[in-house]
Amino acid sequence: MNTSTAAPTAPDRFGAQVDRHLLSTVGVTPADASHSDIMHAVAQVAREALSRRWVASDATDRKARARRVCYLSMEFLIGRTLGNALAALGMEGEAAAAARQHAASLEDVAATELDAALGNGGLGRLAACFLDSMATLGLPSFGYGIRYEYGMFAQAIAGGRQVEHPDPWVEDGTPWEFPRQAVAYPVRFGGWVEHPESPAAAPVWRHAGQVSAKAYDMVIPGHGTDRVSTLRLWKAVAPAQIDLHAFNSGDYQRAAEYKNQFENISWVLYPNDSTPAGRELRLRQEYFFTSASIQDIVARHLAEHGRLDNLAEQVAIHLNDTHPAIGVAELMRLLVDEQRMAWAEAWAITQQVFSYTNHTLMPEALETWPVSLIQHVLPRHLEIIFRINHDFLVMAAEARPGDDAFLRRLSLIDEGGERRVRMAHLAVVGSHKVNGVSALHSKLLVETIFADFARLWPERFINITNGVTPRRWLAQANPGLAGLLDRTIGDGWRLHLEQLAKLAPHAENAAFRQEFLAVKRANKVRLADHIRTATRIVVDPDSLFDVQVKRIHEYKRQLLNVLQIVARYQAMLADPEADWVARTAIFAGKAASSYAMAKNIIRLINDVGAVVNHDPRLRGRLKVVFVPNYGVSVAEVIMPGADVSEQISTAGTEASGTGNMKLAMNGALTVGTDDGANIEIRENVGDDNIFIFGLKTPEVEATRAAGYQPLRLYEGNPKLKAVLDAIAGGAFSPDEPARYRGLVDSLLWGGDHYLLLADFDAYCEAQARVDTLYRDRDAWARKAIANVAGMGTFSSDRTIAEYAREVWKLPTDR
Ligand code: GPQ
Repeated sequence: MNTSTAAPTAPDRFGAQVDRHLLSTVGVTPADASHSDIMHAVAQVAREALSRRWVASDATDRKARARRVCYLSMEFLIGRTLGNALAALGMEGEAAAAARQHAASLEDVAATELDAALGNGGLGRLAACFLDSMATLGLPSFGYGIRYEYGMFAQAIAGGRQVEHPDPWVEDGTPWEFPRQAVAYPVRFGGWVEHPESPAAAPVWRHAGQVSAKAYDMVIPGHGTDRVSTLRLWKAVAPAQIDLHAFNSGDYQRAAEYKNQFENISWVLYPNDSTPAGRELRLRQEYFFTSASIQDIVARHLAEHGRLDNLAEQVAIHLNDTHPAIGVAELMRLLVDEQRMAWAEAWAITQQVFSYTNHTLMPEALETWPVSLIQHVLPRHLEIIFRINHDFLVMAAEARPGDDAFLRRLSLIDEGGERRVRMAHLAVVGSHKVNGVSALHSKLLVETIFADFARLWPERFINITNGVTPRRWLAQANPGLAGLLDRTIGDGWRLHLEQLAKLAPHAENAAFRQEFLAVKRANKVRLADHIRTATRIVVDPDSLFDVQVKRIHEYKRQLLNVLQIVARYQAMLADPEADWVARTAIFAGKAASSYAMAKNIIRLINDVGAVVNHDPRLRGRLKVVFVPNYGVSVAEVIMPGADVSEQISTAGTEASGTGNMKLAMNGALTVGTDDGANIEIRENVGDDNIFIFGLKTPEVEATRAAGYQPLRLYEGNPKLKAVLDAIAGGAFSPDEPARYRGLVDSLLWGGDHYLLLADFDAYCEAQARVDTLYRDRDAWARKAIANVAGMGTFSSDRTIAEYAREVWKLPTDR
């Protein structure tokens, strides 16, 4: 595909460059180079080409005075870079040849790269897919985030339990970053605010401490274009003069402590997924990267335009969830206090500049900060937030005179109990567009948490359904299927995923179905190899690979999957001679380190596996495996090898999901609830090619409202009762029979908030339909092909084109 690439490097020249870097950059004799050495040397060759593209893109945008989008995100879950960079640069062939000259495969070489895991889950991975699409669509764009020294923890499983290990991914350096020595901004914290007598003078923030934000850039290459995007990550560094005094007086320890107190801001990623981390350090992280990014944006704008009144014409700033929402107050502070702009003008600009994506409806996941904490950390911002709130509530009161409850619900300040700042409200009030991430989620947003805002500003709220980049999740992860697609429908799908629709008629071709199944079989063998290496469990590639991979969370209902597996186990034992479809249940995902219930679910999965996998009566027809350390690179092995994709969240809880898209795109059939993007996947692949089951969102609400009684279901359903009794009675924890009593009690007596028992029968019934279909491999292949063919709309290129058009007002190359 890469027709646009600059002068191709001759293979021998590429090999020579690799050897030169082995010697000069890595420091080894080319003949002695390890796989990792070769990876570093090849990366250096790619880096040079990326740098050339970066310089050219930057010059073009400056010259054109291009309008830019800046995507602010706490998380970017990038994974490995080499394969993607080589594909974008059109250098895969040459790199493979160079690797071969060193008796290595490019695959083995690439596998030595550490994942950049600067994110937790879907939200962070979405940001990484967006960067890929912004570059590919040629958008003048920046991603802004934090250069965490420690990314997402590495997960090991010991004795069935999750063990967390630190992830010092950048300890030995990464070939992909460009430290920008000259780009640094001061970020201040604490202290108090002085208000000069003269109203003409600006308030003065007498801060208590200051840290320097230093820029490290990563170049994000576009595909099928020479354009690139920039991911600018900030590292916190204590200003040099700060510790000088202590060092000079010989007090090294105090100097080091002082330094740490500031530099710890960019040390670790918070390993929480959709729960607000109520820690001061988290607030400091949020402000740190947001302030540095907005200072950078303002400085660039001033350098190019020399004035700020046209800022909104030149820049769009996007808030990836509320983590950077403090940016609304920060831009106001920069414009009003530092640039001396009038409040009203600054506010008009701010609202035009910002836009905001919400990624969850769950009330416990919405960020709020105690007023007292913001007062302590960001005193001037608190004043600004109060003034924004005041003006806003005056406006709202005019819209609905006399309705105090309305104003209380809208206020940026939650006054019930300890006063808290509602960051989502700040983001909504400060933005001109607010979107959810799937049709259902966006509809629920304006019906629930943002209903009052939607009454005031209906045109502000829109939907933009998520997508994933087909370059990583199809071309790179699944070369077998990619090759088959290229031969069958041409290679245009990489940049125009809607072309997958051309695959549909080929489902009628028996020879094509055989080829398709052969690709899947090979991917399952690769996955089985990974499972054996990672868990020492041997699984049969001819069994149905049933995959649930995502963060471990009660609402995602991995536990419902376990209940279904135990029911199957019991049914198999009751009738061992029946013709059971052989199945391998594959789980992967991390639990937040503080989330005891999620960790217990991981343990239960492993405990069930330990019993089931060794029960001779099953004769290998049921296996349960937990693949450790789920992340981008592990996902790249799992997605292509899946037959079934489990997307079984309680309806109304999963904002969108993106793993659902990756799996269906790779030919897995979805077993899912009527939730998030599952609904749109169904609309695109067709009702006959997906297994939707269970309560729908209004039924979930009705069930709860009617006084849901899980105990009744347990008592009235012998199959369900047998499952829960076995787990609670220690059938899977014989060494500690009471281990899962509490877990089962949380369902029976604790209310079963996510309605596992209510959906149990429907889920088992859907799984029975899956078995029936899987017996007919040819019929299965038709449906799997229909899934691939129907996934064209779920490219992040489509998503980003919608943002560009409807939110950022940017022209795209499309
Ligand atoms: N999501 Cl609020 C996260 O991964 N982390 C978060 O903190 C929040 C949301 C996910 C969400 O659960 C998925 O349904 C979405 O597909 C994903 O964000 C991207 O929008």
